[in-house]
Amino acid sequence: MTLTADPARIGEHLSRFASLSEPGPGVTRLAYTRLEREAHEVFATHMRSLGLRVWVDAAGNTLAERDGDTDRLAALGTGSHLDSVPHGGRFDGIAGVVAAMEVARLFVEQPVVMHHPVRFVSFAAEEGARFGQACTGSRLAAGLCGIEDLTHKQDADGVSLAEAMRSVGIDPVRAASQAWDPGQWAAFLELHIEQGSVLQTQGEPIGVVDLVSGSTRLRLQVRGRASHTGGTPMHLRADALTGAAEIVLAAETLANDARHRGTRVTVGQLTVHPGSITTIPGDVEVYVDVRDVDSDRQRASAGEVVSRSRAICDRRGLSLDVDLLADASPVVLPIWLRQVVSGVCAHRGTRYRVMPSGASHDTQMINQIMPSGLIFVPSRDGLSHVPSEWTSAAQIATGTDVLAESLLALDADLAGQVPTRAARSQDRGR
Ligand code: HGY
Ligand code: MN
Ligand code: MN
Repeated sequence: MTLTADPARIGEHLSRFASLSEPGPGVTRLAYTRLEREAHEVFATHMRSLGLRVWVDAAGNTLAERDGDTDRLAALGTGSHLDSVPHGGRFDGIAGVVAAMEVARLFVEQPVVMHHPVRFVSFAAEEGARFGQACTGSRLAAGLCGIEDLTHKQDADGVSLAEAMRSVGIDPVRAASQAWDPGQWAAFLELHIEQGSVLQTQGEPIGVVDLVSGSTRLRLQVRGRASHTGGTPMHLRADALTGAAEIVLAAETLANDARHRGTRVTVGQLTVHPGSITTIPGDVEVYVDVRDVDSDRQRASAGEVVSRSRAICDRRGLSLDVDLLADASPVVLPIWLRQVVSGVCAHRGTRYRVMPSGASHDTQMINQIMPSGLIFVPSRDGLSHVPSEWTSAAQIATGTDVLAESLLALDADLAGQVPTRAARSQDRGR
């Protein structure tokens, strides 16, 4: 059955979500805030309008279910997240939730017969921007996050994840103890923007992800001696910011050396104290983000950043404290599930590319409790986590068509039916 998503409707959903934001530029709708919950309510209202059963789990993930036509089968799932980074874009996560909303409409309004129930999901707190740890809602769903994570991780204002959850009516103790039951789930497919420029450069409308990068995030606390910028001669200083600056460049040098092809190391946030033009900085927090497709190299790189930072601080008479904020391993997604999606693309005559994901995603966590797949749609000029992030409604509609047909193919295959043509054709690989 060929189902066709409606770009105009997709555009309306995108605009609706984009309107739920702190003042600009861009979209700011952070994890476990009132705005994130309002966005989840928009999602829930749409699903209820289709007559689907809707509930919010203990972690604040919102789910809707379309019954299957065969009893006692586990559910197929699709969805993504509705929170954003500060001053981010309108599509990161949102594209996958809007695609799920459109698939739900197609599956309700068209004469679609499916053996499996389908669950449409909006995950909470996927972005690590506020608390350091990414994918908190999906980690909790997968049973990968304990109460100690929720009480210890804090935002820049010292608000813990647990306090933020309570502020929007979510009980962190319940959240940490009510993971999803893997037995209720058959497979999961997420649609997401690529957040890179490969699809645009190659002129391909669809990416089928084989591997999702891991990430290790550190906070380096560099301490020197704050003092007067006029009264303190250069040779008597312990300047925490010049030490931090050397650390930032050392991290970049590490990622650029030949052995680290595929490693990405970024310092996207520095907090300078006291932050006055006439006081030498005595205290600087350096936030380091290490990404890699190779888990061993990822951790080794994080360790190397720490040892190079320690050497810099020793030489400069500074002290260094290191906190591990979050860590996620790279994940290879199941080949058979990837081949269902690439088979659907081949069957529809839609060009696609098998490719890794540089960004992390809820799929990475959900794949721990059920076979999961990730479908990419292009990002204009590869930009993301910025106000100019852009993917057209037509591009999202193409991805939604592939998503809908992949769920139908999965339904048939997993219900033990004759494998569909979609599942037979082989993956062309990269
Ligand atoms: O940071 C990431 O990779 C994702 O956007 N949460
Ligand atoms: Mn995302
Ligand atoms: Mn993101």
